[in-house]
Amino acid sequence: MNTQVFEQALQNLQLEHHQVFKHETERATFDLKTYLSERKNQVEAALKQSITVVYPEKIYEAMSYSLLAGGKRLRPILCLASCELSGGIVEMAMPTACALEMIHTMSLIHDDLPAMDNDDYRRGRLTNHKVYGEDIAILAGDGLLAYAFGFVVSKTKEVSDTNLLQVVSKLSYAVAATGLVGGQVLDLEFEGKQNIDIETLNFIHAHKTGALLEASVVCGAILAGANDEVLQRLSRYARNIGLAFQIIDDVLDVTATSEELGKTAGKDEKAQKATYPSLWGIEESKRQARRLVDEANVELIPFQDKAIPLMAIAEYITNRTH
Ligand code: GRG
Repeated sequence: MNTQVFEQALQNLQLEHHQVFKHETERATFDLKTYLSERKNQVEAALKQSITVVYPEKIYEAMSYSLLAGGKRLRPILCLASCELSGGIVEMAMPTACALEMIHTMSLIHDDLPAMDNDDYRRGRLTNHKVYGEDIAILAGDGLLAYAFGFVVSKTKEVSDTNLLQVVSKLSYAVAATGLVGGQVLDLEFEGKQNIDIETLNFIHAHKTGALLEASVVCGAILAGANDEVLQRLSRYARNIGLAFQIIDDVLDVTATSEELGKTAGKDEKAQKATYPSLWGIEESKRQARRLVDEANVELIPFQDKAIPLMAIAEYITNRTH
């Protein structure tokens, strides 16, 4: 990492690189690709075990169809990384990591419905309602959402009840009208309207996309018993990467193919959605995403070497191709 904002922050703090990253070699040799792939495999294995198909099979199959359809598993991985940064271990955070993916998947199932974004493809396969019908797709989403909360409570081990309650509360507000639902309502309201200002666009995405990403990072730290100062820092990191993530999502909708994305590309323009590229253009959008990632990583400086995975994930967010 060698970007202006980050370097400037080090200068302001009168710190040299080697003072932040005590084990420069560890940082230089950190292999994000291997890290992400190992974490993803752990999450996939836990998700596979999370749902047992029983009677009435149809609904469990519909839930599993979308939950086990791949995806980057970014939210669970952020949760695990944040838990480890805060001194916890992967096992403490895995049930919450799975619940985050259940909630995220339910939001994708509902987002793809004809009444919302109306899409036929997601994660490289037909959307849930295209396979199971709208009625079952709505119920599969409902089933995943409700199950996620029970799963966290019943499966989490070695975490105090107080911390667990805080996690449940955080997840709830990230989903509710204070989070995803509120963001989606405004997103629908502004569809086809070009007179949106940047504050409203930011509000939509801070809620629709950012809230669950922030909950992913903060819940990992809560599970590990992090103090308020750490939680605040990680929350600012996550809010910045959340917006950067959405900016790049909008850019990829213009620049990537449907095959690369595993969903229909070019949808935003077709739906006449106001997006970051439509407000700023592609190049400025990328610059803004870069700036947000730098600002996110500045928050992690005090954690020194322990922050290497989260810093690398923030970098990945701006460089990703799908
Ligand atoms: C949550 C109760 C409740 C209802 C849902 C439909 C809805 C309300 C909200 C929409 C939320 C939504 C779909 C936001 C978009 C977030 C986003 C950028 C998704 C893509 O995430 P990736 O790229 O996808 O991480 P993968 O497939 O890799 O997991």
